[in-house]
Amino acid sequence: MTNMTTGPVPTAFNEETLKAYIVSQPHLFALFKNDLSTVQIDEIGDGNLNFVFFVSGNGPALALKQALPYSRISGGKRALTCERLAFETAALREFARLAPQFVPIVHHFDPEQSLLALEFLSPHIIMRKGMIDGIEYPLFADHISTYLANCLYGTSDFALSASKKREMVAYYARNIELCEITERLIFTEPFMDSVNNQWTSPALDGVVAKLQSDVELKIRVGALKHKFLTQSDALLHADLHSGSVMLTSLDTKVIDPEFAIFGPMGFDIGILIGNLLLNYFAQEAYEATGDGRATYRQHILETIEAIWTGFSKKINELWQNNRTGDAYSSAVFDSNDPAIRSAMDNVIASYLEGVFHDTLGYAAVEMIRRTIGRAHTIDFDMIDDKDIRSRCELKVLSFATTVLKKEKEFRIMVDLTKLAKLQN
Ligand code: SR1
Ligand code: MG
Repeated sequence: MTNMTTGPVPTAFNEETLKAYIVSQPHLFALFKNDLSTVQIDEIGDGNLNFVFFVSGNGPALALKQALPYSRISGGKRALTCERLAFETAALREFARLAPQFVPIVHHFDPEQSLLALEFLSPHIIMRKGMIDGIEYPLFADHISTYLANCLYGTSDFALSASKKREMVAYYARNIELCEITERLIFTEPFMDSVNNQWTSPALDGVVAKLQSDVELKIRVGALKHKFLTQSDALLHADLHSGSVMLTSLDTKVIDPEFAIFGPMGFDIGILIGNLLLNYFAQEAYEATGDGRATYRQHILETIEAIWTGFSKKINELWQNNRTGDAYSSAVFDSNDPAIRSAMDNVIASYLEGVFHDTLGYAAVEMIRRTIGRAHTIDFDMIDDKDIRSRCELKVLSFATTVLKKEKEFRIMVDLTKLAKLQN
């Protein structure tokens, strides 16, 4: 069997064959001091697409990720090219160049075996799980806003030469299969009748029917999809939900950029904020103290506000000091001239206003698709009581619909967090 894009199809590793593989790769073997006698290997993947092995003992712990020519969630039925791991590796390397503190170390990539060896992050946990447990992450907003500003600005025409940018756009444009998943699961299926959709029934049936026949709403979603398809502003992680973040109270790492593609900056920020809001609306179900985790919910909203404030401040700084690209280049717009400087301030303010509105739109669409589409999140899936779950989900749908329909009324992030408080 061959794979159209990567040649021979890799065979699925198991604990034994993976040990033999490590021995065959001198630099990987050396990480374990050329001795695997105490090394332990366990498959720990819980994602939708790939397999992940935890390798520990006698050296640094590694996470070995293997992408097979099908999605894990389909049990082999849904074919996918292995090339997705090459896009993930390239994106990890690019993001590490721009925000090294927030990206795991890549130790090794083997396209033939479709295998990626990464630093094993410990004691980090998946953010979504931490939030379900009510853990506060006081540094997260500062960390992720730096990551977003550096990675999005650094891969935009504000920082890159037009030639370099085009080269990169062309490379990631080949990430066709994963983009197709993003487009279909986020923007298409939830807004039509599809066998892939699933929701808490019968409680949500009426609202879903209404939403799927709401032309005004679907036109707004259509515009967001069109923008995602056509506006190649910056290299996106493109799946930046709270399951793609591993963290401690002091450290934040962004993982899994296999969906990477050039697109509008607001997509990444919106997906992230949408997932934080999903968790916000699910908190009522986790309450142990009888107060609906009011303090924790407030922390989530303040985190959302701080992400946007931090991002826009950092983008502004980069714009003032690092306009090295072909768009609005410093060579043409001399910042020493006060009139030009003030005009440039207006340019970035207007650009960020657009990113802000996109962010709200993508956040809302993400919330809808995680509630009624194919891929849900554990924030809601783990709520056993269907009444409580559907009550929270109805609030999500009402909130997201309002955001999409009244987007012009939102001027600052506090307008969004205020609405979230009103709905809850
Ligand atoms: C079949 S993949 C489903 C979802 O999982 C990924 O993390 C992406 O969010 C995708 O939409
Ligand atoms: Mg993932």
